[in-house]
Amino acid sequence: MDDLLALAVDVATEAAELVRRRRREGVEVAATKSSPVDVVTEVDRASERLIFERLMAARPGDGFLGEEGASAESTSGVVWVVDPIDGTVNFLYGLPHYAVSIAAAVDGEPVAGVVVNVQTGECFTATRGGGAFLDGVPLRVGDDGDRPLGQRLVATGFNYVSRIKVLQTTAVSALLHEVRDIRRMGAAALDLCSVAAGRVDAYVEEGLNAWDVAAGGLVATEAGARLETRAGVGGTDCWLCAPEAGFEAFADLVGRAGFLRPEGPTSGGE
Ligand code: LIP
Repeated sequence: MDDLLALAVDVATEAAELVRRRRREGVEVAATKSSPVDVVTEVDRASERLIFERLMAARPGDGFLGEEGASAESTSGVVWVVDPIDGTVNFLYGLPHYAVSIAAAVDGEPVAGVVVNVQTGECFTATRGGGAFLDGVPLRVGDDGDRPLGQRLVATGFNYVSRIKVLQTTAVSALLHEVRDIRRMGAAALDLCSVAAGRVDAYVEEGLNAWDVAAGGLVATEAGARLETRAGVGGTDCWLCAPEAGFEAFADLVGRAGFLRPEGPTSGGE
């Protein structure tokens, strides 16, 4: 796993440099995906191409699952799960909060992961059973995870599909009264790393894809947080992440606020 992580860090660092340089050169929307506001830029595609070429050259038998469509079957048992720019809308607007996210998964479970914040250069890493780190310094969620709900800072996000976004908006407005405050930062991978770093107390969002959560989720769980999916009110998986201590209280609040479909839990995690 350490070899997988070392390779992922090298490639993510190189991709982050490409994204930083291209940001300076100016960015345009290349196409839209699930809705008119779900955009992709030529830089998302260039970052994914670079990551795909580097990883496949280094480990030809590995599989690949990339947000922008790059893919490869695995004969080695390892599959790379990649978000070439997580936080694309922030990237498009020049809001300095987006990341390159690369995870190596075995049997669908992340075993090594890196999230590089492109503008700050912060590098979050984790290996399964090996802990989580920020720039090489160990990360551990605060043990005051069970602080009163009213004192918790919660990160969340909204789907590109307006039908789901409307449901999320209603749930967030109900949640807002019950917690310290909300943060909508725009990049799920960095939201999960923020839980790991104690920069927020919890995170909830429906409708994320594997590439949004693979690496950041491993950083969060290796830092001591719990990451689970429950049936979302919009009909897709709703992701919940919070320190173990206090997780159930947070999940209960998320349910009462309307983020979840009454039927209850689906498959756990990735
Ligand atoms: C984004 C996620 C964010 C979510 C957005 C989008 P992208 O990923 O990081 O949390 O709210 O809807 O899914 O599209 O920038 O890779």
